[in-house]
Amino acid sequence: AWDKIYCNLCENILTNGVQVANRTGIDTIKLPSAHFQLNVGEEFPILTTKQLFIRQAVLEMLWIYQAQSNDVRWLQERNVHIWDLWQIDENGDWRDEKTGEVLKHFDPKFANTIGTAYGYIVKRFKLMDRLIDSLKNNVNDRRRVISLWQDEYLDTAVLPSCVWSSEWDVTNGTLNAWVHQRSCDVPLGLPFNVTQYAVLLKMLAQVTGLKAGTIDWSIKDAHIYVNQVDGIKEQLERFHTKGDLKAPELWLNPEIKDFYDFDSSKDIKDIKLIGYEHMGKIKFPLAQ
Ligand code: UFP
Repeated sequence: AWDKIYCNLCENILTNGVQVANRTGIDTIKLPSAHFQLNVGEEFPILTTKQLFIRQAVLEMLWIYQAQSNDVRWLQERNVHIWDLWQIDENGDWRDEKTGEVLKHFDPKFANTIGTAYGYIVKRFKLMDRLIDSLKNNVNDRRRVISLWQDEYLDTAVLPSCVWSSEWDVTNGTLNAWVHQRSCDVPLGLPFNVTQYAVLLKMLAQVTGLKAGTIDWSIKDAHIYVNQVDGIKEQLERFHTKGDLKAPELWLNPEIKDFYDFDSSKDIKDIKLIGYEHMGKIKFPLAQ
């Protein structure tokens, strides 16, 4: 189901999207909004029309919500390099990858980090502890909003959080999430982001004794960079000729009852994907 929703969104962008300029210098084709719902309890959402690197996706999610870190070296120690382009250097500079030009200067105390975004915000406002406490002790709570968008901290962030809000609902013993993304790189960001939140939902369900339910995903600015169009066309061709493959199972070590006990070493031994069949890699360029 996820491949179908995803490919429909890509097709919709290519057909009805508008080409626009943006901060990166590489134009995108964009739609102002998109929304879909996935039932994570029924089927684990991971694309099969291209290979998704689950180890990297899960480690990035654990970096944000479990380690609550903004330090890019935490990822690099685990051989994850997806944040290297946004790492503040020893002098406090964030530089253009190609020209070396200083794009923004930060306080050198933020060296080696991405500044005050993502994990920094989670830790600063104890967002995970509060969420888990509410899920365990106040099941009917309607105020479970995780907001990574904190106005005072935007200027000192290299990249203000893209997936910036999530709300966590419990209905009939089932945990559901509503996730919102302000800006969405559909070829590279979205497949990662959706799978990450599905893993997070399953982890939270396990440690709070709830069943895993649905994720509603809402997007403002769903885009494909113009240099990613060929890759997306290839993926759409795969979908139209072969359909999608059977979704794999996500295995979580059933002995883990505390969110912070899931292994976050390089090989994330408590979180595994079983039976992941896919149609192989598609390489997409990343806009800094
Ligand atoms: N982006 C995502 N998901 C993420 C992430 C970044 O799609 O988790 F960190 C993309 C969206 C956009 C760019 O293409 O990164 C951020 O640029 P801007 O801040 O200008 O929206």
